[in-house]
Amino acid sequence: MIRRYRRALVATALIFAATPLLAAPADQVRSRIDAFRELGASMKAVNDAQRTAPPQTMLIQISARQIANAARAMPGWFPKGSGPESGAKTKAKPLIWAQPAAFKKAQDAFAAQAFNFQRAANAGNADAIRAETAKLGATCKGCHDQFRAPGN
Ligand code: ASC
Repeated sequence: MIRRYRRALVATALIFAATPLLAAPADQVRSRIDAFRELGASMKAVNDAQRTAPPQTMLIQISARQIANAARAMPGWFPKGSGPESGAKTKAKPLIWAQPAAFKKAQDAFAAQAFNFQRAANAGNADAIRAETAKLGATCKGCHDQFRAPGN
C-alpha cells in the first residue's frame, strides 16, 4: 500500500522541503517586514502599559509572550536571497549573510533577553519589568545598529 504511493509521497515531501526556497524573495521580505511590525507593536504596548499608574501588567505579560514567540521564530526570517540583492526594498544589510555568526550572536542576545523579560513580566514586579524592558530595547538596538540600514 505505502509502496504503491512511495513515489508520490517522496515527491510531496520534496515539494514541502523545498517550499522555503521556492518562496519569492519579495514575499519573504514582505513577511519579514510584517513580522517586525508586529514585534514593534508589542514593544510599543510594553512601553505604553508602563506609562499608566498602575502599570498594566497583564498587557505586558501578553506582549512579553508575543515578543518571546517572535524571538523563537526570528532565525527563520532571513532566508538566503532575501537581502537587497533580491531587488526587493529591504533595510536588511548584506552583512547579515556575510557574517552569519555575528548575526546569530545578536539574535541570540535578543532572544535571551526576551525570555528574561518574559520571566520578569510574569513575576509582576514593576521595577524589575522596567529594568528588563530597558535591556530588551538595547538588544533590539544592538541588532539594528549593526545589521539594519538607518531610517524607519
Ligand atoms: C524599542 C523598539 C526598538 C528598540 C530601540 C531601542 O522599543 O521598537 O527597536 O526599542 O528603539 O533603542
